[in-house]
Amino acid sequence: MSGKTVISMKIQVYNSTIQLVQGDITKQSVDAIVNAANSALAGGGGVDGAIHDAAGPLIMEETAQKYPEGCPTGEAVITAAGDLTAKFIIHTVGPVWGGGVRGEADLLKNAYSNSLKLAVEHHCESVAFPAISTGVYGYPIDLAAKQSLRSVADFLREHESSLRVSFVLFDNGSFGAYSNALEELSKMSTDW
Ligand code: AR6
Repeated sequence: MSGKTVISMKIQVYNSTIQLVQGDITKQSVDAIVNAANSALAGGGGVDGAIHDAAGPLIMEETAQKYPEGCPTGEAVITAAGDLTAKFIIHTVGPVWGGGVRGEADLLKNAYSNSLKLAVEHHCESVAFPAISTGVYGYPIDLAAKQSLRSVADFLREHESSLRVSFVLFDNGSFGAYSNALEELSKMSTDW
C-alpha cells in the first residue's frame, strides 16, 4: 500500500482519545510505537519486520541485551526507537489464536494494557498500536477489533489517563473491522 494515512473516527474516553488510522505504523508521529513481536523478541515479518527495518539494528541489540529471556505472551518491554521519529518502541506479544479456548482474549487484553502501562510510566502522550495478533498469529479480525478497542478504553477509563491512542490499520479489511467495532462499542457504551 502507499504511505498515505487515512484517519477515520475518533472518540473521547475521559481525558484521552482513541482514533483509527489507515496507514503504516512506522510513519506515525507519536511518542511510542507498539510492536507486535514474538516471545523470543527475535524479529520476524509483518509489522515487526517493518518496525525493525525502519528503526535500524540498534533495537535488536538493545532487546538482546536488556531482555535476553524475551517477553512472555501478554507482557511488554520497552526500547529506544532508533531511526524512527518516535521516542520509544514498546514490544508486546499477542496470543496465537487457538480457537478462543486458550485464554486468548485475556492475553490480548494484557498485551494492550501492559503496553499502555509502559507508555504512561515513560510519560508518553501519544501511542500507536497495530492490530496485534491479527496477522501471522491468526486472531479473527472482528473479535480482535472488539477486544482491542475495549481493552484500551477500559485501561484509559480505569487509569484516568491523558493519552492520544491510535490504532494504525494497514489494510482495508482491518480498517473496516476496527471501524465497525468502534462504532458498535461507542453505541453500546454510555460513558464514551
Ligand atoms: N503498519 C501497520 N500494520 C502493519 C504493518 C505496518 N507497517 N505491517 C503489517 N501490519 P503481524 P501478529 C499489520 O503478522 O499477528 C511477526 O513475524 C498486518 O497487516 O505483523 O501479532 C512477529 O515476529 C496485521 O494486520 O503480527 C511474530 O512472530 C497486523 O499488522 C508474529 O509475526 C499484525 O500482523 C506476530 O504476529
